[in-house]
Amino acid sequence: MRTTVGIIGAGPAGLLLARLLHNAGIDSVVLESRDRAYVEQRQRAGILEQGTVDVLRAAGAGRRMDREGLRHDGIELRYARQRHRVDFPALTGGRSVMVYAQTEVCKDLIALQLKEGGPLLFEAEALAVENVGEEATAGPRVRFGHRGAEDVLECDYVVGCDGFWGVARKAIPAELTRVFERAYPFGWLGILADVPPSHDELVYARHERGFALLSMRSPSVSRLYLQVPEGTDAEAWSDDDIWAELERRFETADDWRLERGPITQKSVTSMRSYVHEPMRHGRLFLAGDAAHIVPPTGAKGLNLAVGDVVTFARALTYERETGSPELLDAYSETCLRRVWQAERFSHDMTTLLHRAPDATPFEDRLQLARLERIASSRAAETDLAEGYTGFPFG
Ligand code: RFL
Ligand code: PHB
Repeated sequence: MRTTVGIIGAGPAGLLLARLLHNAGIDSVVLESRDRAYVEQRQRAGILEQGTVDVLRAAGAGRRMDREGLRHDGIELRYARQRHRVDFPALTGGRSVMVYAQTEVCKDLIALQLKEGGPLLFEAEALAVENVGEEATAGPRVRFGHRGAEDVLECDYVVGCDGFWGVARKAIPAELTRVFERAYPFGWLGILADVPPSHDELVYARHERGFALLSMRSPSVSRLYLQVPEGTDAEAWSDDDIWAELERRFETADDWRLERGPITQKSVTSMRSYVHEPMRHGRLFLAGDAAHIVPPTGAKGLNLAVGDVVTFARALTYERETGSPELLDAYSETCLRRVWQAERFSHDMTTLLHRAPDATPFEDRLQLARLERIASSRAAETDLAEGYTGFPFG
């Protein structure tokens, strides 16, 4: 098999990249290790920044999103039983975000790809990426397993969109790599529940017992999260325990109530910050979670993945049109500027709202002071609103 761009992974990064390249007249092949049903059902992100929404629309993948997505003009911060709304358009000159699940973005992109794009192979696991460095004498290639046999995909470029646990990153020699990393001593227990969301916007709650988040998937399905100790087994939490804990952490001084409903899914995610530098080695480019991870508190992961692939597609198109590799050469640096802003924002949101197991009373008070500062200073609140609605693509 031979193609211009070999894409490893059919998460949001790989699928959107295939779409952008198709629209630019550049052929690609996508290899995905899991089956289609798995990729379409994997519960993850829920929030699309304005820039992501614009990119999906321009790529011709925004139709159902515009019909079914929920535009949100703000979030609520909850602490000390008080409620504070952050009004995005008022603080950012009109920006907002869209609640439209990652599962739906992936379903839309898969349908488009199968209908009019290049090959997208499911159950095709990349085993190794070869010949990508400047020293390589043969062209880049991806060895992969498919239907019980091993095959080879020859390409001009390889883009590793294979997530945090993928293989692409391993093709970059360790001596050329720097990794920046932080693990957090807690995780999120996430549930899906068949009950209308108890609030029409997302609620980020700071509580002495730990963080809680109210989000949604549709007007009839709620998505909720609880901070739990790292290593927690989701099955150790009964449904009643989950609802009781959510009620405690979301409690307010007014008459706000959390509606309960049947829980249809529960799982625990660990939290980490991670950046792999550089994001490029010769003809191999890393995009999305393959290159960087943020804790989910800032809702940035999927949006960063979108920024990376937009940057790559633009750079390759430029190279095709002008013959200049200038933008491809700047890929890593361009992406990393935005990545580090999102790392900073996600880390700030995480430490603003979570209870560290070893937090001292002094740190508790500082946390409350930071929240009060946001609630009382337009400058501080604007900083949060700008970060949440998104940093510009490079
Ligand atoms: P993905 O989605 O992990 O996709 C990688 C794909 O590569 C495949 N793969 C391979 N394929 C072939 N060969 C191999 N050797 C392969 N190895 C792996 C995998 O099967 C998979 O299909 O990475 P991508 O595309 O970079 O997308 C990143 C996003 O998925 C991620 O950043 C977000 O989900 C993070 N995230 C959130 N992001 C947001 O922007 N807003 C949010 O509100 C938000 N909430 C979240 C989140 C992530 C969460 N979890 C579970 C980590 C909430 C949670 C709970
Ligand atoms: C979600 O809806 O899954 C979600 C929303 C906001 C976040 C993280 C996850 O910050």
